[in-house]
Amino acid sequence: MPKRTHDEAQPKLKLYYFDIQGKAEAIRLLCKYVGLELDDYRFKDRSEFMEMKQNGTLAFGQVPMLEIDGTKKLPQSAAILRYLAKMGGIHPEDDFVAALVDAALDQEADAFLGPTVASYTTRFGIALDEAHTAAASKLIGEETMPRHLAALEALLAQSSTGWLAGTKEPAACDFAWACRLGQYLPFKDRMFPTPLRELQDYPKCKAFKEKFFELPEIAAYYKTSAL
Ligand SMILES: N[C@@H](CCC(=O)N[C@@H](CS)C(=O)NCC(=O)O)C(=O)O
Repeated sequence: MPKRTHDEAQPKLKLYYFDIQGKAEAIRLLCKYVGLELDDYRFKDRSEFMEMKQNGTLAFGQVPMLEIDGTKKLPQSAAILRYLAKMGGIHPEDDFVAALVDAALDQEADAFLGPTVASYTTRFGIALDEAHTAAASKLIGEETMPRHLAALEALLAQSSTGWLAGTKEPAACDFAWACRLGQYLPFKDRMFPTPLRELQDYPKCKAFKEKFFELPEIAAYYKTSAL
């Protein structure tokens, strides 16, 4: 059920991203969930993105970028999620709970920093040869990610609602984490062995992911959009 009523005015929202799920999917799903209309613009090709990157339209040279009313531009997916969660009425009013949402969002960024750097090396100013990539993948798959998932499992064990910050409804951090656990794993064949990908040792994480993708608004979205 939309969290907003349709006669409520909302700014014009246009999201710029590639034609993949990636870092935009959580934003698309949050808009669906709260009932915000979103122009989900997907670059036709990389040159379109490069042009925006080079002409200064993208503050940090990256997407997702949310354009508001054709004028204001907001980069960084976590900032976009929080902004839209507030607009959509699902961001906690309690400052401490809101900070818990921030903490879980930051933790998602931390958890995937290693895999992201090891996958997109040159963007981060490093170079890894095959031996280093193999060593990093092994360490990430066998130690780093299991540690992060165990922490997520513990967080969920404390939640009385099944959402990461204990909110009644999914919050911004739940959208970010669920999309990560759902699909967006950098270099996944190397760094995320099947048991990890299937969350075999993390039943609460698995239940969290299932609960999220079974939300009626989310399930309905995937009836019309390819997974
Ligand atoms: N921390 C940023 C990361 C954004 C990011 O990594 N964007 C990638 C696509 S997923 C990008 O724009 N890559 C193209 C490039 O850097 O040239 C966020 O969460 O929005």
